[in-house]
Amino acid sequence: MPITRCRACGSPGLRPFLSLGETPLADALVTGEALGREERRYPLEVAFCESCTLVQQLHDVPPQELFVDNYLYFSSFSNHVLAHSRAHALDLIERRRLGPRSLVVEIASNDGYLLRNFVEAGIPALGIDPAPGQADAAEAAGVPTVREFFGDELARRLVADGRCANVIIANNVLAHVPDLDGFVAGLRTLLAPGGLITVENPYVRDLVEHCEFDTIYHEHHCYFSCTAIDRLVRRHGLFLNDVEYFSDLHGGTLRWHIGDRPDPTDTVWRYLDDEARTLANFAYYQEFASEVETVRSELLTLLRQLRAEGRRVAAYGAAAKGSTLVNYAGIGPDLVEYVVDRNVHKVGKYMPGVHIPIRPVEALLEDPPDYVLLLAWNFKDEIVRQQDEYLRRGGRFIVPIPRPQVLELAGALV
Ligand code: DWN
Repeated sequence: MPITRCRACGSPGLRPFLSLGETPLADALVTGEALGREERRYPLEVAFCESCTLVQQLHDVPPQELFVDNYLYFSSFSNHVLAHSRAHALDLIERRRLGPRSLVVEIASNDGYLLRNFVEAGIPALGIDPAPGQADAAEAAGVPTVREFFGDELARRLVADGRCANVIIANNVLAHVPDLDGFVAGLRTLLAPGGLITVENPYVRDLVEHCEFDTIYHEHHCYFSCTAIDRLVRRHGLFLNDVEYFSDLHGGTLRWHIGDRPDPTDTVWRYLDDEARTLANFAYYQEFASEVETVRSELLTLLRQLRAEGRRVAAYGAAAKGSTLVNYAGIGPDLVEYVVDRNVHKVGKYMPGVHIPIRPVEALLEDPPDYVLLLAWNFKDEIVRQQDEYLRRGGRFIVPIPRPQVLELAGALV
């Protein structure tokens, strides 16, 4: 379904700047019995909105296909994400003086990775997530979960049911929402007067400046800046009041603090002023496509050279971003023999499109490759620390972006 108008402001002034071809859905891992079947591919192309600066996909895939039919992403497979989320919850409990009469709602609550911290503290929490496997896991962790996509209609039902939220958390979901206006209107409806909304999302600046093109996949309809968020929420009587930055999360993440009255910190003005001179202009994106092509070319050269030398290469992280990378670069089992992943729901399946088999992490020691390509490069430190034995035995890691590089780690991180 091609998009001709901006998803946020409705302007027709969309300017394409990168196409990654037609690719399979990044999280649509392939089972053994489905290997022979044709996989649906969709155009992967992004554009800049001249009117509100939002970077966005030019084609839509039905959300049902993306997040309900066998969605395999579980947030709790990263210790770093769990620690980051716990710190956020404890900070909110203290700053917002939350207690037994409060209500915290998380949209896209996944497996309860974050809300479990509020439940443990005796603070009423409600998750919203349509993915059945994740909702089952959340409820097993004591997190009640509404199994629906969020929007204004659901928000109105919750409020009619007496459930106004003192805090609404929406991490790594806004980018996944085709109907931005309906979603943000829902935030406004659900928020109790004087309440706080915190929204986390990878920062489009890091995507461009660290060439994180592999974070472009069909689940991610939009790629946000503070400018785009500010303009989006203002249309719904909400205001961007603070910004936090986390360089070590998903390749660079912003946490936006949003409220029902304007009270911006200096940090907000600093971001908006800086963006006005940089990423709020189309020129900022014009070199990106050639950068991406260079990364593809250098990575293929490196992998082909290692194969020519008789070296074995595997990969770590059957990540959605990994799917974009291997499909855009045409990296198959001839160059990368297998991918390992801790997520048991992914093991035994194959990467979409290129059909690289996914094996348990233990394969790195049982069937050791000479090199491991970090498809989940955003967890480099966590993974390298975890794989110190593989390193000790002489194994080596390759990071694909911002430029392909063999990590010199002997003793460095372990
Ligand atoms: O927006 C999204 C981002 C935040 O996360 C989601 N729509 C989808 C997902 O994207 P992704 O799949 O690229 O995310 P990750 O979290 O970078 O994927 C990491 C993969 O690596 C997961 O399959 C889990 C796995 N993993 C592992 O095997 N061992 C992760 C860690 C930290 C590990 O130690």
